[in-house]
Amino acid sequence: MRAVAFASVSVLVLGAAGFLLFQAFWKPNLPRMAGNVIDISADMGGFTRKEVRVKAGQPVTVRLRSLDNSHHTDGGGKHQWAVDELDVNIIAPPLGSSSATFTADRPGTYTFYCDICCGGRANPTMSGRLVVTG
Ligand SMILES: [Cu+2]
Repeated sequence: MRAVAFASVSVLVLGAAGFLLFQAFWKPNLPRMAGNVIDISADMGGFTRKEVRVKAGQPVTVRLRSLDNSHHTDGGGKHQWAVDELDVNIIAPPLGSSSATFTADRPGTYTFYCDICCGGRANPTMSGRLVVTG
């Protein structure tokens, strides 16, 4: 009985350690999504894209991925992709992703930003341009 208990605990501990290592080093591609999807990742260094172009009147899905884990003291590993004028506010959990679908009605240039980490939207690396073309 003791041996069984010991074995179970060992498996749990090793499993947990393996899971943490796996999480830290393996960043798989996200599954495909239907529709017009724009993938953007963010970490403490900023967004992987500084400019996103979409067409006015066409629905688009932005999928934001956070490459930071929850051990980050600044923002807890979360990142945001928000565009005030279009009422879009995506918050990706640590090492996870989140998406929103929206339609920009009018052509123009808007600012997207993350206001969660590193000085928030005042930090130039944590913002970019959303260009809506006609
Ligand atoms: Cu951020």
